[in-house]
Amino acid sequence: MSDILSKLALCIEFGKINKSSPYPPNMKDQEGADELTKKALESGIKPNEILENTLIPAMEIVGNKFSRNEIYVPQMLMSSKAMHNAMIHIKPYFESGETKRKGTFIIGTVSGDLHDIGKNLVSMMIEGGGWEVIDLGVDVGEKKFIEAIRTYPNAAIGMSALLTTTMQNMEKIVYALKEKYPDSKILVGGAPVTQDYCDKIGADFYSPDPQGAVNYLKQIAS
Ligand code: B1M
Repeated sequence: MSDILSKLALCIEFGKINKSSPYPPNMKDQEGADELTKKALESGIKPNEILENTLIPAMEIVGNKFSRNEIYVPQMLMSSKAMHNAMIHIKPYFESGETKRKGTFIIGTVSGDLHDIGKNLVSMMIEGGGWEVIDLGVDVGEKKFIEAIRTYPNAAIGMSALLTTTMQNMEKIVYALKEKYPDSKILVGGAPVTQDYCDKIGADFYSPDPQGAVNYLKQIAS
C-alpha cells in the first residue's frame, strides 16, 4: 500500500478528520482524511482503490473494535466523521459512474421515536461500507418507508427503535412493507430490539451494532 493510503487508513481508524482537527492528540498537526484523500486522488490513485482497499477496510476495523467494546461511541463518531470527509472527495466519482456502490440502503427511526444518534452511526458505517444511504430521518412511518422502497426498489431497509413505548410501530411497518414488497430485506436494531423481537415481527436480520449491519449487507450483496 502506498504511503498516502497507509496514512489515510490510520486517519480513518483513529478518527483524524483534517489537519486542523485536534483529535486524536497524538496526530495533532498531521494531515487528516480530508487532505490525504485529495492527495491520493491527485497522485492518480483510482477512487475505487482508495475506497475498497483503504477506507472500507479501515472502517471495518473500527466497527469490529466497537463490537468488541475496545472503543466507544465518541471514537466511532470521530472515525465516521473522518470517513465522511474522505467520501466528500470520492462521491463525484460515484456520480460519474467511475466507481460503483454496493447497493442502496434506506434507513429511518420508526414513528413516534425521535432518537437518532444510533441510527446516524449505523447510517455512517454503512455509507463507509460503500453503500448509498437514503436517510429518512426520525419519526418515520410506513407511508414514508413504502414511498422510499418504491423509489429505490432494490434497496435494503433498516429501522431503528429506542423506545419500548413506540417500538411496536416497527412491527406495523415491517408488516406493511413485507405485504407489498415480500422480497425486501429488512434489518432492525436499537437498544430495546432483540433477536426474538426481530423473529416475531418477521424482519430479516437483527444487529446489536453497526458492524453487524454492515456485515449483513455485505453478505446479501455478494
Ligand atoms: Co431518550 N430515552 N427519551 N432521549 N434517551 C432513552 C432511550 C431511555 C432508555 C432513557 C431512560 O429512561 N433510561 C428512555 C427509553 C425507555 C424505554 O422506552 N424503555 C428514553 C426516554 C423515555 C425518552 C423520552 C420519552 C423522555 C421524555 O421526554 N420523557 C423522550 C422521547 C422522545 C421521542 O423520541 N419521542 C426522549 C428524548 C431524548 C432526547 C431528545 C433528549 C435524546 C435524543 C437525542 C437524539 O437522539 N438526537 C435522548 C437520549 C440521548 C437518550 C439516551 C440517553 C441515549 C440514547 C443514545 O443515543 N444512545 C437513552 C438512554 C441510554 O441509552 N443511556 C435514552 C447512544 C446510541 C449510539 O445508542 O441508539 O442504542 P443506540 O444505538 C446503538 C445500537 O442500538 C445500534 O447501533 C448503535 C451503536 O451501537 N443500533 C442499530 C441502533 N439502531 C440500529 C439499527 C440497526 C442496527 C443497529 O439496523 C438498522
